[in-house]
Amino acid sequence: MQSSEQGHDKDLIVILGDQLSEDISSLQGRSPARSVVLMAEVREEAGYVWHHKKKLAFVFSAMRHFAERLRRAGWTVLYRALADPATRASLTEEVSAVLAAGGFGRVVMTEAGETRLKQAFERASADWPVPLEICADARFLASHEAFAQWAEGRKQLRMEYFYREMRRKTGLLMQADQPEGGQWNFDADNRKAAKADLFMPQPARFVPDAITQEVLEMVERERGDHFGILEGFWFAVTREEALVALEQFASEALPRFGDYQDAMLSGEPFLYHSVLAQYINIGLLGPLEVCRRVERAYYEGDAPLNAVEGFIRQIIGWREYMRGIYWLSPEGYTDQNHLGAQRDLPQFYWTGETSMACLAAAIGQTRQEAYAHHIQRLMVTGNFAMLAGIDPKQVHEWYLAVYADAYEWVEAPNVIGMSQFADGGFLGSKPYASSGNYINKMSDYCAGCTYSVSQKTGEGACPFNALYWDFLVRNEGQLRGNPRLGQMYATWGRMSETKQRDYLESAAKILAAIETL
Ligand code: FAD
Ligand code: DLZ
Ligand code: SF4
Repeated sequence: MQSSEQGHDKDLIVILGDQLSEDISSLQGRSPARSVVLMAEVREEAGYVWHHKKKLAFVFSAMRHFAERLRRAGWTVLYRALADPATRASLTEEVSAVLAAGGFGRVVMTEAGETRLKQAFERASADWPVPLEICADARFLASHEAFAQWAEGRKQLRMEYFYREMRRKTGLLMQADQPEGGQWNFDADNRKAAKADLFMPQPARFVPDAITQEVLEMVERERGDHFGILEGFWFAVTREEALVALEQFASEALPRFGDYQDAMLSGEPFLYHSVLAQYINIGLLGPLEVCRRVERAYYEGDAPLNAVEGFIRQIIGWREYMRGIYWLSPEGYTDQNHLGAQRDLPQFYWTGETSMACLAAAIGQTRQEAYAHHIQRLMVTGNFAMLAGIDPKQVHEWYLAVYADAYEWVEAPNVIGMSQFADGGFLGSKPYASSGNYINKMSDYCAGCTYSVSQKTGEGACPFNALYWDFLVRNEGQLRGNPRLGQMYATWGRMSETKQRDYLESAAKILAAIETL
C-alpha cells in the first residue's frame, strides 16, 4: 500500500552538471508523473581539480536555472546545493541516499562524459537495490560505436577524413555529395595575423540575476581559494541567454572568424572567436543547431565560406573527433607520457606572473575570463609546457581546471594528444612545437616583451628559441623518425657545433631558472 502510493516504480533520473539540455536522452520517453529528477552540486565534482571560480559559478548557476526550467515543465526535481551540510560528497553517494528512502524502480542517466564518473556509477550501482540504465548521449553526431567503426582498420586516424564523413552525414555545406565551393577545407585562407582594429566584436555579456548572484556569493564563500577571478561574471546561464550569445557571434564575429582564427592580439582575449564552447559542452546549445545557424549565415550572404566552413569543421570535425579518440583510447589516456617529461608545472601558470609577454597575456586572461582561444592554448601555454618538458599530467590538470569549457573528454585529447604529444602521435601526426618566430608572426606580443624574439641564445633571448632546439635534441630518440620533423633535424645537423652548444647551454640555463622567467 505504502509503496504503491509513493509509486515504487518511479524512475530516478540523474542529470549531471554538463547535461543541461531539455532533449537529453535520459528524459526522453519518461513522464514527469512517473519520474523524479536528481541534480546535485557535490564536493567531489567541485574538487577533482582546482576549478576556476568562474567555471564553478557557471556550472552551478546553469544547473540551478536548468532545475527551475524542468520544474516549470512539470518535473519533480530534487536539487542538492553544495553549501547544504546534508549534501553528500559525491553524486553516487547522493543517489544511494535517495534510493535508501525507497520508492524507485530504477536509476536512469545519460552516460557521463568521462571515464572517471562513468566507472564511479557502474561501481556504485552494483550495491543499489534497483538497476542503473545508461542512455547514450545523443547530443553527439558520432556514437562510440560509429567512431570505433570508422577507426577500425585504419593505419592512421586523421581528423580530416572523419570530418568529411560528418559533412556527408549532416549535409552541412553540401551540394548533393559535393562540398560547397568545391573544397572540403579552406584552412589555407585562415592564417592572417590580427591588427588592432576599429571594430573588435565582443561576446554577449549577461548581468547576473538573483540565482547567479546567490551562486557567486556561495562560490566565494565555499571555494574562495580556487583559481581565477570571480568578479565580473558575465556568462550566459540559461538556454535563452546562450541563444543570444550565438546570434551575436553569428552576426558580428563570424564573418572574420576564419581570417583571424590563428591570430593573437594584446588586450583582445576573444578576437573573432565564438566563446560558445562552454555553452555547447554544458548542454545549453546543441552542436548541430550552432552549425546550422552558422551555415545559414553563409547562404544568406552574411559570412564568407572560409569562415563558415572553418567554424563548422571545429565542431563537427575536431570536437567530435576528440571525443571519439578519448573513448576509443585504452584506460589511462591521461597517464600517457610518451616523451617522459618530468618537470613540475611552473607557478606562473597559476599566477600569470612572468616576463614572457605571450604567457602573461594568455594566463592573465585565463585568470580573468576562464577563457583563452585555441592558438593561445596550443601555441603559447601548451607549446611552452611541451618545450620545457613539463609533466603532461600536471599540464592536463591545469587545463581541466582553468577553462570554463573544460571537461576531460574534450580537454584530455587536446592536451595529452594534440598539445603535449604525450600519446606518441595517436591523435596528431607531429608535435605542435615552435620557436618564438611563430608567436611573433601571429601576434603583437613580442613587441611588448622583455625578451627579444630575434635573439636566439644568451641573456635576454626569447626562451622559446633555445627551448625549441633543446626539445628536439632531448627527444631525438622518439622524434627523429617522424617524417614531418626530418627537415628540422637536418637544419640542426647543419648548425656549427658552437651554435648547437649555445642553444643547449641557453636552454639549460632557462630550465634551471624556469620559475623566474
Ligand atoms: P571557437 O574558436 O569559436 O571554435 C568554435 C567551436 O569549435 C568551439 O566552441 C568548440 O566547440 C569547437 N572546437 C574548436 N576547436 C576544438 C578542438 N580542438 N577540440 C574540440 N572542440 C573544438 N575545447 C573545449 O571545449 N574544452 C577544453 O577543455 C579544451 N581544451 C583545450 C586544450 C588545448 C591545449 C587546446 C589546444 C585546445 C582545447 N580546446 C578545448 C579546444 C579549443 O581551444 C576550444 O574549444 C576553444 O578555444 C573554445 O573557444 P571558442 O568557443 O571561442 O571556440
Ligand atoms: C564540472 C562540474 C562541477 C564543477 N560540479 C558538478 C556538480 O557539482 N555536479 C554535477 O553533476 N556535475 C558537476 N560538474 C560536471 C561534471 O564534472 C561532469 O558531468 C563530468 O565531468 C562528466 O563530463
Ligand atoms: Fe613570447 Fe618570446 Fe615573444 Fe616574449 S619574445 S612574447 S617570450 S614569443
